[in-house]
Amino acid sequence: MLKSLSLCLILACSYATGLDLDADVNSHNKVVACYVAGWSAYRPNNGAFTVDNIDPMLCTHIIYAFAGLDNVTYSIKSLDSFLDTEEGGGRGQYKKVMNFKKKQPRLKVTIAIGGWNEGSGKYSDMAETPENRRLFINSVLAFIKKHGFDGLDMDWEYPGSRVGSRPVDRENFALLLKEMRTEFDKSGLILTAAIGAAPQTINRAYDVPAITQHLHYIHIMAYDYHGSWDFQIGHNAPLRLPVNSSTVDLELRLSVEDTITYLLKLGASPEKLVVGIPFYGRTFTLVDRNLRDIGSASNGTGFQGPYTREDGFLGYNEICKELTTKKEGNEWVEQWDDVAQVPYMYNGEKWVSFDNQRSVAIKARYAFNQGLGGLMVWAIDNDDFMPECSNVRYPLLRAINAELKAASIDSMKPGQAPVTPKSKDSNSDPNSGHDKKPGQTSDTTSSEDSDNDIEHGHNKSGQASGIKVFSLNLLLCVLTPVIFTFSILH
Ligand SMILES: *[C@@H]1O[C@H](CO)[C@@H](O)[C@H](O)[C@H]1NC(C)=O
Ligand SMILES: *[C@@H]1O[C@H](CO)[C@@H](O)[C@H](O)[C@H]1NC(C)=O
Ligand SMILES: *[C@@H]1O[C@H](CO)[C@@H](O)[C@H](O)[C@H]1NC(C)=O
Ligand SMILES: CC(=O)N[C@H]1CO[C@H](CO)[C@@H](O)[C@@H]1O
Repeated sequence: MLKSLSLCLILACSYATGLDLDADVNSHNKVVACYVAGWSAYRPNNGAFTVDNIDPMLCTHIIYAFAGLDNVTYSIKSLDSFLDTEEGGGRGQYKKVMNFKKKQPRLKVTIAIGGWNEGSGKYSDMAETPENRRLFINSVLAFIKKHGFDGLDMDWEYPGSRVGSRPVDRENFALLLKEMRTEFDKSGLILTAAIGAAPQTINRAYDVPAITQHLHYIHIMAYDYHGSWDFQIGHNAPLRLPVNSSTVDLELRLSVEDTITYLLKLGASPEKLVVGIPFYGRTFTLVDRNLRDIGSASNGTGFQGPYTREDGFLGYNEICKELTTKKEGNEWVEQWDDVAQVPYMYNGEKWVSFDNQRSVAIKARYAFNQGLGGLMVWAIDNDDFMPECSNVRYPLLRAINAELKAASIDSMKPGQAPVTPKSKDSNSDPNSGHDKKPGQTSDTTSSEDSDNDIEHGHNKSGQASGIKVFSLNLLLCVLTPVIFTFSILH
């Protein structure tokens, strides 16, 4: 009796947050690709994330980031063999991640090569000649075999952009992927890539029909649309721009929906598109604390968090801690942007655009409704994995799985048309978030040569479905003790 009562309370409490705790990757058939930033193991205190913290039931794919490229041999290499391998008494994170496949047999584990700090130049050199590409591909095959990975995620940021890149990178990148896929198919390996989201980056970097053909999935880095580098405030990952946005040029529009629309227009297959969701926010310092409309001036430097310690960046676990820590001088105001469909918060001169359970659920529902492959997250080490300020571990990753489950159930209801991939330029949501410079891809940022903790770049309906499940559970909660008492008495 007590037991069922307390179970009731737990259920009632958890559903009160709109979160279906039973939802996992077996509740839907979409991709949930989880990046793990290996170096997050070095963050201080509760920010330290080791691969032991992974919950393999919440991810279809785990992508370990990042391996690097040797600029002389053009071979893939571990950037931290102590952390990654067991050599010399190392921490063996590769092997530990691979062990999760025993717990969740459908789990795929791949290695990502590249990232922002690796730069672009040596990748351009590698892709330039058939000989160099061959050296690289052979090294990748050997590396994957040695460590037991299921495939590779190419995170060259970006072909055709940044120091040392070449205009011909676009063509060479497609060739590289083609040659790699031919080899990968011989042993059933997975080939994916993380791609930039700004249309101008896309134009320089990707032959979209070609890369669509060669890749199993395209992981769209649908974030970093705006950051402190803009010198004005804007959202990290707005779902959409205002209907009356003055930016009509498709190539200048910076929002998740606009990126997807653009890629589909260029010939991407919807089922191969995997939408990236940032488990982090972008921070700004307002020039005038009273001027906080999107587009208001910021001074070019965003503040740091205690775990990630990088200017302009805060993990969700750092954000939720700020929001739940009530103390003098820490009076955050959290608001919701109805157009961009993301939250933001401010405190004096500090301003932060981020994603929370509500916005990630909206993005998951959007991806489902568009018939896309699924969602990708950067990165699970920025979720509240402890948890420190949520009532459950991985609130964001759970919100994604819960929404995909709810969307799958909704799509199977009688009278519901089955979800089919949308044709090239259709867009179900008419009101398309905020105009600005495209996510910067030049080398003018100071983060280029910093060795700090730089990262990847590198719906309401959720609540509604949560409430439905909640009332059902409440009913069960009330009934269970009654039945239980009844059975004891008889
Ligand atoms: C390779 O990278 C190292 C370190 O950045 C640099 O000193 C060296 O000149 C590079 N070599 C080539 C062949 O590019
Ligand atoms: C766009 O519409 C919003 C309301 O939806 C309004 O507040 C804003 O002033 C409009 N902006 C322009 C440039 O017309
Ligand atoms: C922006 O303001 C913050 C807080 O006052 C300060 O630490 C930072 O140096 C400023 N950045 C610039 C570029 O002035
Ligand atoms: C595509 C894109 O906008 N990438 C961003 C990644 O993050 C760096 C630094 O934090 C930005 O400079 C890039 O613009």
